[in-house]
Amino acid sequence: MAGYTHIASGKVRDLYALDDGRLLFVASDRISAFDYVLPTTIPDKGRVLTAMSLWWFEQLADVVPNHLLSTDVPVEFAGRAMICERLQMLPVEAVVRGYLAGSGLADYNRTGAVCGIPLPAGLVDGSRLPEPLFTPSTKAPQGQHDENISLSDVAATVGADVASDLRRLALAVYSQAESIARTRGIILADTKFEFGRRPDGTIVLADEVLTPDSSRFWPTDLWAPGHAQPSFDKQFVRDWLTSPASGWDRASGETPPALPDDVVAKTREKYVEAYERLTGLAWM
Ligand code: Q0T
Repeated sequence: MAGYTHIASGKVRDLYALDDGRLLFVASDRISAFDYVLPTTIPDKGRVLTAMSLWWFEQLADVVPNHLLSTDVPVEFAGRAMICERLQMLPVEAVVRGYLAGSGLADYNRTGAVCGIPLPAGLVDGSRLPEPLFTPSTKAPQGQHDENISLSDVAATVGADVASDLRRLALAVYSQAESIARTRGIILADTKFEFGRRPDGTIVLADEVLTPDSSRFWPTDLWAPGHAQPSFDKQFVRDWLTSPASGWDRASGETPPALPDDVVAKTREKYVEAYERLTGLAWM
């Protein structure tokens, strides 16, 4: 492969342009918690999340086209990168929620609605919604928080037809993914997609999809609405960071300290477990 040029980085992913115009989308082993990128990496996280995303792209091929072109990547990125088609990205986060948590719950508690969609009274943290909702948000610059918006807000940005296609596609992808995850004992509580457009207008699924970084996975057998569900992947990290052992004060504004080896090992194991449970395949 010829050269590649770094063009963008998120908290945990990096994007490069290949000199033939295609993109190289790389998942790192970085992990974030409480809005910080931690000073410790999780071995294999980038490879596990990439393998999961590739597996989902296959499962979803009959629902929506995706940006994947090849996994034949430079050796330094082996197993944790995808060569992708360059799209015109749509400037919204296409979130779908089947259950109430996070910013959806915060909106509901304040207004009784999520993204302008009214909901029945009496829902609590972790409740299953009457039906899955398309709850788009803004794509905030790094360091800022995405803000929930209404479908009309999306329509004002990309046009009513694209907004309606985006909603239909995001709900269709969620529906297929949720039923697959359910058969594996995992609740796909919510997930965030990014879509882009080809020059001919076709809407294409981009980014990495349906990983623990973009979704809430809950083990079905532990689901108990009424309180925050434990995070499938990051609970050991959160628990340690907020314990006296870490010496870290979340309110201090300081970067969290390095994670102890046992927290790293247990967290790596959770990513591997998520992959194995979802796909039914053994990790490497
Ligand atoms: C993108 C054109 O920066 C981002 O992620 C950090 C690595 C998000 N992002 C994605 C694109 C994609 C994709 N995916 C694509 N297929 N075509 N742009 C740009 N930023």
